[in-house]
Amino acid sequence: MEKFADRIVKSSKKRRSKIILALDLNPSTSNLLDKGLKLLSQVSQSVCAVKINRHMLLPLGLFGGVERLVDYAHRLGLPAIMDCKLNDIGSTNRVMAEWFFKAGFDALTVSPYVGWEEGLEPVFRFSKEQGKGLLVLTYMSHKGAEQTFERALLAGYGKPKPAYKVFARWALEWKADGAIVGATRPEKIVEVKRILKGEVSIYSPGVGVQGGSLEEAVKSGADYLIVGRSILRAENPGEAAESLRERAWKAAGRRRGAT
Ligand code: BMP
Repeated sequence: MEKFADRIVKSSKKRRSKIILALDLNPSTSNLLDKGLKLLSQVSQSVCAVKINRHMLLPLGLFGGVERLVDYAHRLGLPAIMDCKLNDIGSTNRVMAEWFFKAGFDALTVSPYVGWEEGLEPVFRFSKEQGKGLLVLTYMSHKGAEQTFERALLAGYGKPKPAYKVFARWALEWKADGAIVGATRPEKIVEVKRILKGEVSIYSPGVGVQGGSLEEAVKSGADYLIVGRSILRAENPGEAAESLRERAWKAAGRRRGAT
């Protein structure tokens, strides 16, 4: 089976889009599933993938509604990412991964804080066997992320290094499909990009409502932008997604021109 990283590149090229929809509808919304399906159809020409979070998983359940969203995304030609940020012991992580893959997800997010052996190693092994992708949280987008992602870690690379640099190296060594770095910190995107040597893509949440600039994030090296509320809260989500698509595609063109 084709690798997730290759599938999302294809989807991105086909639609000329670097935008991933974060389908974070308010869980108390009535007719949540129908609204989720409608949103997918409204933005499907402007995004290259969809990311689903607990916002949908908790109220709808995995096989009660989320599986239908994933199936619909696939029918629209969009890969689906489960943002579960796996962070438990390996055997528990593996069970979660198995169930998310059963529901059709193409990729999952994982937290590197649990480490490799008996942590993420079983999930990486299993995901590779299944042709699925894993995205490693490398530097989160919120303010408090500094309290942990900047902390020095002793990780067998000589002197202690800030956690995000260690996580970027792990993303590369573990052959992850992506590293997640907040668009709110474009300078960190630049640093992580250097460590990843072009072998792992950067996924950036935090554009818009969280204060990150789309143009800055792309210029700094973000390959995909994960966007929720700027699309979901717009009067016309389809138009909002299309405008972000156009801006990001242009910014990526300028970056390619500059290198
Ligand atoms: P919004 O565009 O509404 O801020 O949504 C961003 C999405 O990305 C949310 O689903 C959030 O859980 C996720 N996210 C984030 O914002 N920052 C991170 O560092 C990692 C995330 O997964």
